[in-house]
Amino acid sequence: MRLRFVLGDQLTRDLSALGDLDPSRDVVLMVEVMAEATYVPHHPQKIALILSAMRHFADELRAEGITVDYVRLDDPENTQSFTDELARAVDRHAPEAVIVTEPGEWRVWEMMRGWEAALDVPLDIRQDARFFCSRAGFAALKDARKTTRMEYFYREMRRRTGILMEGGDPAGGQWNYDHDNREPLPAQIDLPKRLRFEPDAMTREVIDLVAERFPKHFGDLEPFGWAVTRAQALEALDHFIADCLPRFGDYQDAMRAGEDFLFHGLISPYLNCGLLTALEVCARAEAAYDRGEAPLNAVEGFIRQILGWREFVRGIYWTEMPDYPERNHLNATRDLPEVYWTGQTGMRCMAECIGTTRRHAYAHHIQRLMVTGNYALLCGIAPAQIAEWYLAVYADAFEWVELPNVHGMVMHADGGLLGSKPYAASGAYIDRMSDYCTGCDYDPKGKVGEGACPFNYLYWNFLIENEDTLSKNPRMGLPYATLRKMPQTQRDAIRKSAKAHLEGAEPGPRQPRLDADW
Ligand code: FAD
Ligand code: DLZ
Ligand code: SF4
Repeated sequence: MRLRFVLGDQLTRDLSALGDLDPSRDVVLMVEVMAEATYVPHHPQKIALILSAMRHFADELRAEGITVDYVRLDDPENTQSFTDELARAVDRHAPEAVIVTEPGEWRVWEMMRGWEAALDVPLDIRQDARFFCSRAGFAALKDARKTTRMEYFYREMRRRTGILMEGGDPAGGQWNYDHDNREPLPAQIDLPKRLRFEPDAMTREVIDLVAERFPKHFGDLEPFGWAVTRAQALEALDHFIADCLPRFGDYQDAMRAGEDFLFHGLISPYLNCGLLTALEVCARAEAAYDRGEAPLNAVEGFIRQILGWREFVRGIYWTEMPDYPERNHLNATRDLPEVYWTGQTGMRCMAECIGTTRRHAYAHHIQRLMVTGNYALLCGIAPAQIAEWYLAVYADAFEWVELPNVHGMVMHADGGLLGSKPYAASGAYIDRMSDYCTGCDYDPKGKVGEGACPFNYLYWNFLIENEDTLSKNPRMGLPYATLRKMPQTQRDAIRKSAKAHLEGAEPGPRQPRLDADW
């Protein structure tokens, strides 16, 4: 017999490790292990989502007549690690070979490469075919200098896949409709009611287990409304395409207090754990455009995130590992402030974004980029510490996608592989794109001093602190020209306000304090 080991983010029926499966002689192995739930302190909803989706997936395989050897987290014999559980399974089944699909994270890739020698059994590691661009394919594009910018890579992927193409040309005559996608949200607008899924008995059992085992992890476990089966994830996708996609483009960068989802997809956890595939998501979005049900700026903007950004960051991850996590181009060394775990701050934008993160294990892209990310960049937080936070708190967080977004897009720690300049912004950007500043303890127009918006003086302080490195960047020419004209008294006032804020923002523990009541 052959043992087919399926990981918790590989819950796809046509996974390469399940190809040519013979139910009469093969066994599928799935294991719930503490090591995977605690290598960072994952949000409880993320753990519940993965474990419940794993259990449902195992049942679906069994319903097809496939034998599944499933080790539960609370099994007294459980050794709680991938390698040791595979070793026990090899003892149980004495397989002629173990078949796996390459994992999403370097950490597990290193483990996996040791299995053949350690377990003395032939190991077949198969490519993960769920992506448009393979790891080797991206490396080849990199050699051909087609990955220097996401936009070039994205156009190449459009040509290769034929998605949103009319013959050899992009649909509508343009590759990118981003300039149409920057509208703030109008005061009066009907927001779609989002689909949530009531936990069934299997999910309830998992929720109880997670509540018991991970009581101190940051984040609310309930209410839990994520899809845990492929059928539910498809329902969530259809709901997004019908009710949200048409206005996704216009308001992609908008933020509103008390509204956690706006027109976003809420599908990244499903894509990343395998309940949905990137190809079917893009195909359904394109079909909505073909039927005239969603405009091109929305559909192109959405598909660019998946066919472009998602594939690009994966390629960067695998071509830059293993030393990618160590990069720190701007030499940022401050500790992560405790506000990231408590959300307790008079800065309304930060309180809102950390609040939605705690409630849902979710925040939409612009909240992650321009609020929590921008603040980390401007404060000069050590990239490894903020990366660990992002990996812990989101249901969609797996290192292959999280790390390039944090190190590359947000912290500029890789020196510009994802963006030619840091996405640093003052409070004016947040004020334009949200209603957070109304009701904030700080004044978005204030430049320095106690009541002024911290983003304003932190922005200029960031430019001053990184003048040697960033002033040479041609795309930073404008702000540095302004800085050079700034009177010394104003520079001094900026430095003083920033120092007071940074010293007041008490550095917190890297992991949630275990005595805290979140
Ligand atoms: P939508 O706004 O509806 O977008 C549709 C899809 O596009 C998403 O589901 C996602 O699959 C893809 N996508 C969009 N932007 C990106 C991007 N920059 N990189 C990769 N895929 C993208 N995404 C993750 O999946 N996992 C992460 O751990 C993660 N960490 C992030 C950390 C930071 C600091 C930032 C700035 C972004 C991060 N993202 C991450 C990207 C993005 O924020 C999320 O994919 C998105 O918010 C998920 O919500 P959604 O499904 O509603 O997305
Ligand atoms: C995230 C996660 C969690 C919380 N638990 C498990 C688990 O118990 N068993 C499992 O197979 N996978 C889990 N995962 C997902 C893995 O961490 C993921 O497969 C690796 O990070 C490789 O990408
Ligand atoms: Fe955030 Fe500044 Fe606006 Fe307050 S004033 S919500 S801190 S941007």
